[in-house]
Formats: sequence, structure tokens, C-alpha cells
Amino acid sequence: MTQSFKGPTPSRRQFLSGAAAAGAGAVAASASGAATPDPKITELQPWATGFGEGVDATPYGMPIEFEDHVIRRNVEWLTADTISSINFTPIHALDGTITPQGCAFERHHSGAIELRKEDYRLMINGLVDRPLVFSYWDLERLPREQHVYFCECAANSGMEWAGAQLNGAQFTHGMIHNMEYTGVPLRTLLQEAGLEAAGDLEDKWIYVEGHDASSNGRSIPMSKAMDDVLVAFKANGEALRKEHGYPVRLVVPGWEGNMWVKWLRRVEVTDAAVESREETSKYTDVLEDGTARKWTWEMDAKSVITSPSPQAPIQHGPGPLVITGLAWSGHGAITRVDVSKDGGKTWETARLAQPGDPKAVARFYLDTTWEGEELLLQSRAIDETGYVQPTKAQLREVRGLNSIYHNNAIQTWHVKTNGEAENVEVS
Ligand SMILES: Nc1nc2c(c(=O)[nH]1)N[C@H]1C(S)=C(S)[C@@H](COP(=O)(O)O)O[C@H]1N2
Ligand SMILES: [Mo]
Repeated sequence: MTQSFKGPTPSRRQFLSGAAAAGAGAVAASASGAATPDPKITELQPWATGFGEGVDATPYGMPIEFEDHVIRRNVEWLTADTISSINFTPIHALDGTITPQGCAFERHHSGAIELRKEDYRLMINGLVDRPLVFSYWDLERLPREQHVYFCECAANSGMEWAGAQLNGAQFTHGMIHNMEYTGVPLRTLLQEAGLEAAGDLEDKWIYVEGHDASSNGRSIPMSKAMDDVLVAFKANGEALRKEHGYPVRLVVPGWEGNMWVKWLRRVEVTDAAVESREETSKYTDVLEDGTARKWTWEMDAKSVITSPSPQAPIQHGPGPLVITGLAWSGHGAITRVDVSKDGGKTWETARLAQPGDPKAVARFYLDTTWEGEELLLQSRAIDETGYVQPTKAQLREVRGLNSIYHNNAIQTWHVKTNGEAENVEVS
């Protein structure tokens, strides 16, 4: 039996240890702290002397056990019961832009239901020429599209209105995920049902609801329905997870997460908004004078530094430091992100990992050097409309302190000399 595919051959190991030994005297630690010689390289390690797990061990993989801290978390005191509750994406521990479904935040009003494809139905009714009921497989026969979009709950950062409260980017900004969706444009289904009966579409609405007990009904203007709304059945290449609406959810790009109806059951064409619970008593913004602002569907530009942050302190001491975070806008693409180390007095422009995509999350990096000094880290997003993410003070001036939803203010992390970070506010 041969022993191939196991790792470096003895001769290569000898070569490496020889090289390290020869260089040991001359090689000092590099700027990043990487140094030679290192016994993990020069000495034979257990993982190189036996076999790993066979390919039949893991038909569907989970992250390796060493990553078991990268999980959704909830805040127990926020809600009375987990059935109508929220958990948070571990954004402090992720990189890139795509959120794995397994740790993408969940928000349910009556729990995540289990619905088989064979039991699934989608009805289009109301002011249409032919009311229709689609099966899951009917949807798969229609031309489909693919897009990456963020979904942010309007309540994201809602606990931070009165002052800095939750200590971690996961909790202050983790009601967001960003996925690649595959689905059929809602426009296609509405056209299939025929919109002659609706007459002038300008002032028409749709009312969408889910199969779950809460139904989560929402009104959406027809102009949006005919624009970029998707009836999605895949996310990040695979079927939607149960908790994200399996087998079919609505994707409403750039608009608040509450409108992204999961387990989509019905789309009714109407001549007025329904004014349901989710768009009156909830998901409206109570202003300083007590009046409620409604129809605030779009998510304004926002950003957060994910590392360093309270759950991702600087652990390597002074030297090179990568400051990174996420930025997004419901109005289009992110064009620029600035980072401040002094609480907003001075700003440096960060590097976008890739050009921003419309209504999708962008990743930014500021490659810098940390001398071990205290930092007041902030990030500020700018989108393609020229809109600049506001400070907390600027937002409060317009909105007062009665709001829960739509807090897109600049976040501050106080990084201390030991590298630990804390959620603070600067005035
Ligand atoms: N049918 C149904 N759709 C729903 C909900 C729900 O409880 N039931 N919650 C809404 C809310 S408030 C948000 S923020 C998003 C969250 O989507 P996610 O659970 O995939 O993160 O779904 C929305 N769609
Ligand atoms: Mo939400």
C-alpha cells in the first residue's frame, strides 16, 4: 500500500527544517509578527503522520469544531418568548460579504414552520384577470434570475437609540444577512395572472402574506412589485433553510426585512394599502411629537466595523492591523466608506474589497498600523446617491428619541490599550 496524499514527503520536511535552521540566525520577526524557526514547521506533527477522515464521514458538512463560537446568538431579555423573537448574525466573526444560511439571523413572529414542497401553494388574487394558484414546481418552470441582496430588519440597532447599550457588533448590527438569491421576478407572476383588471397600476398595491400563523401581512406599492421583487427559492446556491422561509420567500431588495415575507402564501392586488398590524402598530417610526411616520420602507446607508469590535478584540498587540467592516444601502451601491480612529474628528478612506453592488453588502478594509494607542473607531458609508451615513446626533435631531426602527447612525467602538473594545457614544 502506498502512503500518498498524506502531506509533505520526508525529503520536503527535511528541506523545510534545513532551510529554517539555516535562516534562523538571520531572520528576525517580520512586521506582522510572523517569524522562523517554528517547531510547528520544523518538527513532525501528529496530523501529518496518520490518516484524516474519509470522504464518507460528512455527507453535508458543518464548520469544524474550532469555529463553534461563530453562531447566532439571541438577547434573552429582548423578547418574552423565542417563538416571536430574533437572533443575530455573528458579523464580528465573518469576512467577505455572503452570509452563510446556517448563521444568518432569524426573525419569526410565530416560529419557523416546516412546509413541504408538495404542500406548498402560492395564490395570486385580487384585481387580476385570472386568479392563479402556483405549486412549487410551477414556479421552477418560469425564467429565473440571480441577485445578491442584503436583508436588514428595520429594528437592527434599535436598542441603541437612547445610548450605547449592547456590547458587540453581532448584537448592535447583526439583524442583517446578505445572500445570493435565485427566484422568479414577482412581475412575471403578476403578468401571468393579468393586470388589465387592475387598470392604472400607478396607484395600486399588493398585499403579501405567509403560510405561518402570524402571516406577517404587508402592503407593497405596485411600482416596487413590478420592479425588482423576487419570489425566491434558493439562497447561496441551495434551498432556503426552513428558518428563512423554505420553500419560497419574497425578496424585496433594499427594503426593510419585515416585507421579505417567508413561506409566501398569497399576493393580492389591491387598490389601497391594507394598513395591517405590521405596518401600523409595528414598523412605523414614532417621532418626537408622538406622531408615527409610516411607509419608511427603504433602508438608508449604514455601516459598522466588525473587527476590531467588542467580540473581536485586537489580540496580537501593536503592529499591522486590518480594520474591517460592512456597509450597505437600500438606495443603491456603496461607493465609499470612511474610517475614523478619533471618534469622527479625522477620516481616512477605506478600501472596498470589490466595487459595491446595488442593495447588497460591501466589505471594506483599512490596512493600518496600531501603536497600541486608544482608538475611537467609527465607519461612515456613502452610497451612489451621495447620501452620507449620519452621526447619532444628526439622526436624533430629525427623529428624536422615541424611535425603535431605522437607526442607521454611525457606531463607535472604544479600543483600549490592551486591544479590548467597547460600545460607546461620542458627542
Ligand atoms: N411569514 C413571515 N415572514 C416574515 C416574518 C415572519 O415572522 N413570518 N418575519 C419578518 C421579519 S420582521 C424579518 S426582519 C425577516 C427576517 O428574515 P430571516 O428570518 O430570514 O432573517 O423576515 C420577515 N418575513
Ligand atoms: Mo424585522
